Amino acid sequence: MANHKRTLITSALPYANGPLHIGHLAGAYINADIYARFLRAKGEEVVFVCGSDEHGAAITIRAKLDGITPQEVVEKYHTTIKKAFDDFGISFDIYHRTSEPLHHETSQAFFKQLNATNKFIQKESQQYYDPEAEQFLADRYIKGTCPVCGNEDAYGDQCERCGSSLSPTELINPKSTLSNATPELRATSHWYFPLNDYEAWLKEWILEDHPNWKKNVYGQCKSWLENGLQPRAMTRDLDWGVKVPVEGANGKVLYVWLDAPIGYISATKQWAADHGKNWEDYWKSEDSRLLHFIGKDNIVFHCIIFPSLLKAHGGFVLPENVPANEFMNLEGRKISTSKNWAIWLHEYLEDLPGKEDELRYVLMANMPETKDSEFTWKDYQTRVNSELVATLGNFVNRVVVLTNKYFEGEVQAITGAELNEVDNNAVKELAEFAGKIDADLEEFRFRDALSTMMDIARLGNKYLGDREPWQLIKTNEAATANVLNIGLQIAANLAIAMQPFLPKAAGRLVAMLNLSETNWNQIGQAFVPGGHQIEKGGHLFSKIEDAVIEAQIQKLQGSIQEETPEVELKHPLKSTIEFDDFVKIDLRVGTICAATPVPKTDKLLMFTVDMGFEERTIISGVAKHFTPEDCVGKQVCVVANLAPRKMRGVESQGMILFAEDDEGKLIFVSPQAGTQNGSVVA
Ligand code: B3M
Ligand code: ZN
Repeated sequence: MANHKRTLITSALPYANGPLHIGHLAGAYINADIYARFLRAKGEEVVFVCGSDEHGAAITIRAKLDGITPQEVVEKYHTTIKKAFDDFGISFDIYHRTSEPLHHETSQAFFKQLNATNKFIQKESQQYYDPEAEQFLADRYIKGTCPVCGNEDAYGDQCERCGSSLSPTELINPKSTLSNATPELRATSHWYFPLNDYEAWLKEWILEDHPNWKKNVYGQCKSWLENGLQPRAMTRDLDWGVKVPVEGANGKVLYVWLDAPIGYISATKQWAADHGKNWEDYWKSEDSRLLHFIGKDNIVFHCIIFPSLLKAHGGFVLPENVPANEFMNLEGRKISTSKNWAIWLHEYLEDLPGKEDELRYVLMANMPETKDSEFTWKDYQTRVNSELVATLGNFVNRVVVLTNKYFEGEVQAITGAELNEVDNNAVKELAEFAGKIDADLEEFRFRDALSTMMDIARLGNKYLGDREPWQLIKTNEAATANVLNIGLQIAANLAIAMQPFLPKAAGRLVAMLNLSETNWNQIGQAFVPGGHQIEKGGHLFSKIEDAVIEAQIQKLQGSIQEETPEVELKHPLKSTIEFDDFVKIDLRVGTICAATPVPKTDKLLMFTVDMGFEERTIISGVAKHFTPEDCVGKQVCVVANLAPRKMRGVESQGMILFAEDDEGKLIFVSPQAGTQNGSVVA
C-alpha cells in the first residue's frame, strides 16, 4: 500500500432522476461508507464526497416523462436521494450537487484550461437530428438495436444488456426517443478529446502500475485498451447542463461525463470552504490518495476517461484505486427502474422502519464484489434472524443480562486462579482479531471483513455456550465472574468492530456497555477494566416474521411492470376502455340492399341497409374502394346506435364496419353466410 497522509473517497454521483434502490447502496455507497468509517475509526485524515449528478439526458428525459422541467426534476430527486443516504447512515462529509454555481465554475475552468492548452480537437461531424422535435439528439435520446448482442433497446452510448459502449451511428434501426422519428444526420461542431493519444500512457499506468486493481476492474480496462481508444466528444447540443465556456459554442453544454467527475472536485472545494481546509491538499498533493467507489457500468469513465482528462490538465492526483462493484440482482431478475423491479429505499423504510442496519447487513453480506450477486427476501429474513438476532444480538443480550443479574452490572476483575483452558483460549482467539478486519478492508474485501466481524460474535456465542455461566453460577461465583468479564471483552470488541458496518446498532451497543471512548486499535484487546459499570440489556435486533417477508414478496411481484414486446403498429393501439364503455356499442348484422354514389363527391357511397327490423340509410367514405355493384348483397356489421349525422344533406343512421390492412385496403367485416339480419354482435 502506497504511503499516504490523507484519503479522498468518492462515491459515484447518482443521477437526480429517480429515487435510490438497494442496487445503488450495494454498488457504490455502503462499501465506500464502510471504508470511510474504518479510516476515521483509525484516526486517519479522510474526506468522503458525493453529490447529485443533475445534468445530462438522464435528467431531461425524466422531465419529459414526468411532464415537469429539468430543474423541478433535480430539486425533487436531490432531496429524496440525500434523505435516503442520511437514513442509511452513509456518512458523506459533503453531499453536493452539480447544479451549484461552484460546480459550473469549476468544470468550466477545467474545460477552458484544456482548450487553451490545445488538448481538444474541434471537429465538425454528422450527428443525428430529430426532424420532428427539431433538435440534435443526445446519445441517450436514440435507441436502436445493439450491433453486438442484438438487444433492441440499446441506447446511443451504451447497450445495457451486453455493456458495450456504442456511438449512435452504430445502432441498427435508430429511433428518436423524443418523437419516435427516424433521426437524420446533420452537421454540427464539437470539441473532442483525443483519448487515443493517451493509450500508451494508460497501458502503463493501469496495466503495469496497477496490477493490484480488482480483477473485474483491471480486466475491463485491459479489454478497452486492447480494443483501441477513440476521440470522444466532450460537448453536446443540449439546452441543459454546464454551458461550454468558449466563443461560438451557443446551444452547447459540456458532456455530462466530463462535468460529473469534476463534481468530485467541486464537492471537495465546497467541503474545504465550509471547514476552513484546503481542497488542494486532497487533489494536488502527492501524499493524498484518491479512491473512486462506483458500479461496473462506470468503470471506463473513472479508469480511462477521467484520469486521462486529469493527466491532460496536469497538477491533479490520479485515482490510486477504483474498487468497482458488479451488479446486484433482485429475486432472480435484473433490477430495473423502468419495470419497477426494485426495492426502493424510501419504501423499505416505510415498511420496515428502524431496520436500516439490517438492510445494510444483508447488502454487505451479498455485495457484488467480484461478480453479480442476488438479493432475495428469504435470504434477508434468514440472515437477519439467524445471524443478527440469533448470533450477534443473542450473544450481547446474554452477557449484558447475566452481568446485571449476577453482579449488578459491574464488570468483575479477573481472578487468575479461576481461569481454565476454555477461558484462556477465548482470550487468545480474541487477540487474533487485531488487524484482521483491517487486512480485508485495505484490500476492499468487504464481505470477508463483515464475516470476520461476525466471527467475533460467533466466538462470544460459542464461549458462553461452552462455559454456561447460568449453570456455573450455582457452584462457582468467582469463575462465573471471569466468564462474564471475558464475555464482556468480546462484546466490547464487537461494539468497535461493528462501527463501520452497522453504525446504528454499534451505537446502541456502545451505550449499553457504557463505553465512553473507543478506538479501532482496541480490537483484539481485553480493554474493559474491572469495576466498569454497564447499562441494562436489550435486544439489538428483532426477528423478522414470515408475514412481513410474504408481504414484501407480494408487493414486489405486484408492482412489476412488464414491458410488452415492441411491435411497430401502423395504427397504434388505442388506450384501454372499460367493459362498461364497450357494451354501450350496439353492433348488428345487416344486408346492403342498395348503393349509390353521393353526388358532388368522389368519396361517399350511400347505402340502404336491411337491418331485419327496419331499413337504414348509411353514408360511408368508401367510394374509392368499392363500386356500388361490389356492395349490393353484402352482409355487414353495423354500429346501430351511433348518433345520426347529416352528410351532404342526408341523415346517415349508423356506421358500417370495414377492416383496413397495412396497405390501406378495405375489406367488409361480414358474418358467416346466412346470418339473420338484426343479429346482435357482441
Ligand atoms: N451519474 C452515472 C450513474 O449514476 C453517473 C455517475 C457519475 S459519477 C461521476 O450510474
Ligand atoms: Zn448489446
